[in-house]
Amino acid sequence: TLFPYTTLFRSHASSRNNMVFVSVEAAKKYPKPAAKLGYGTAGFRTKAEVLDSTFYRMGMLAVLRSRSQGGLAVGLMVTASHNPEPDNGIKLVDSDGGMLAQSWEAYATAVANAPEAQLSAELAKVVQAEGIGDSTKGLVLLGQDTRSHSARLSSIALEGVAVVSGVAKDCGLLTTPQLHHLVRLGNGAGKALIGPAEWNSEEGYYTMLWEAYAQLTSDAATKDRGPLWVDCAFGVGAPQIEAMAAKMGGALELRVANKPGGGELNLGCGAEHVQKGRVPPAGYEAPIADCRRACSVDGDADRIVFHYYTQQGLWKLLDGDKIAALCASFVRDELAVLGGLEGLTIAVVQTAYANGAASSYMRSLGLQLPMAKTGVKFLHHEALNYDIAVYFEANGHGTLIFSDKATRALLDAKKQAEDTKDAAKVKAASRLLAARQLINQAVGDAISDMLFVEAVLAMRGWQLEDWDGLYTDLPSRQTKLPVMDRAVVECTEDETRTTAPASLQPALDALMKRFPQGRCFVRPSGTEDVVRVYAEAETQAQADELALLTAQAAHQHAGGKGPKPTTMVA
Ligand code: G16
Repeated sequence: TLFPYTTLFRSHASSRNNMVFVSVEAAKKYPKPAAKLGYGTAGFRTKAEVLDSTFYRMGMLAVLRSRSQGGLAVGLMVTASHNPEPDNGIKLVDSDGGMLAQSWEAYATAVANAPEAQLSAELAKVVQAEGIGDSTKGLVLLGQDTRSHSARLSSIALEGVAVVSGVAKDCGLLTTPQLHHLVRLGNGAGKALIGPAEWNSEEGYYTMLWEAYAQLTSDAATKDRGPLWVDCAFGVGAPQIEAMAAKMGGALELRVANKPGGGELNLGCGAEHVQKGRVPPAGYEAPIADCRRACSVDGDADRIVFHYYTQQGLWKLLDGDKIAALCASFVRDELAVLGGLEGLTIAVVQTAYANGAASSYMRSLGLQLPMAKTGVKFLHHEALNYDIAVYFEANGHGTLIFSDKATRALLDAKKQAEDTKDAAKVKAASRLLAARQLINQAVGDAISDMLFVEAVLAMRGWQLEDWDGLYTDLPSRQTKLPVMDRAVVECTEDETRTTAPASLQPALDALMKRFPQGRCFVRPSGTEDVVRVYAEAETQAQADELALLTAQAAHQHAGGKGPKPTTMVA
């Protein structure tokens, strides 16, 4: 059989070996679904039963990405994260341990949607456009969550890797951020500012975190703080957090709840359920006498939110904004001890979902507050413009990153302070460096964020009430609604306003005027087939009413499916 690309490249003798041979017969082993799939907020995500061809093809594309990076490892994570159990998805991890370079997302979409007879041509286009040489092998690390279909889809991705002669390493069950860690360390271990070779394994991940946590809490009174109750959404976070707890040997009691097998993934619990629904998770519906602190992670443990009951028995949520505030105040305090570090830029990156009160608090710390579009890949990208940047989505997805310049400045500051025997400065620089080790530098990570929050609270002798007191959230509400085609809703760059359909934003502007401190917006989800709605106002009743009216306006102007919404959906 002659494949289309062979004709295309016949004249390029030197590129012949670069070609990716996938026979039409091989391509047809997993026929592509009829509906077009797009690379969304975090990879491909939809019903598991239509994803075979996508996994097969992403195995192939991952090999090309690795080859384009000179053979550095890249990752494929099999997960649909916060989505319901019947969904699955695939997230590509780039060679630096971050998310796939955005310039490759279009290739991913084109390869996923190419008719079988065109698959080779589509792959060949990538080879040509990226100038991929023939001397390098592609290396792909695979991780998977606990969904019943993840193992099968993972093996299909492995087949895809093999079809284009790549090398795969199946790392089995992992959280998404653990796979990011293995890729980052696999490519960078031993290099300056990345980490020692001992960290390049799942066990090494726990060691890295534990050592940093121990350092941060070395002079904190941790004894009587009590346990942290951890809702794992019935997902992969549970075994991994149990492994983390074992490593810590009782330094922090982690009460792992909602483990796989105990219920349906993400149903009635987990970070998404708790944060969107503003309700406690299954198993924590009432105060647990000896357990004052709780948190919830999502299905692949890349997000976390905290929650607790007040003395009066009122349940309270601490979301990603609150975590960002804690991170920002920690950085500001430690830098103040060091006398600020000349020339370092510091920022907190937020999205349209950031609570108005959170933004005011961050501003009061004197920090810059750039905005990014929803999706940690956008926040991370923006964060790279600063030397020290905190970024969190309100849904609990985020981290704190230090540029190489900031890290070197901290190492120098520590050295100087040691020379001058300035113990306070040595401690401040060491703490910031330990925070850099504890908080995942590549991507949001529920386990490392959980330990960082616990460490800062322990250092300050705080419980969740104290942290919650940093500022009071402006009441807000989120909901979502199905529409005929969510692509008809288009937004400005920061997603605070819609630009299409033309009649929608004027309707939202009119609604906002009716409520004191009223703010609302609508955006198409990148992970579910819905339009998302956010509203905030002076009182909870007003925020609820504004959210419902906003959903109704979206239904009217953006082609709502089914009857007009009359209630809120988490
Ligand atoms: C993913 C992204 C997040 C995003 C979330 C919801 O999270 O990584 O950055 O906030 O989807 O996105 P959307 O509102 O577009 O559906 P996860 O944890 O599901 O991978």
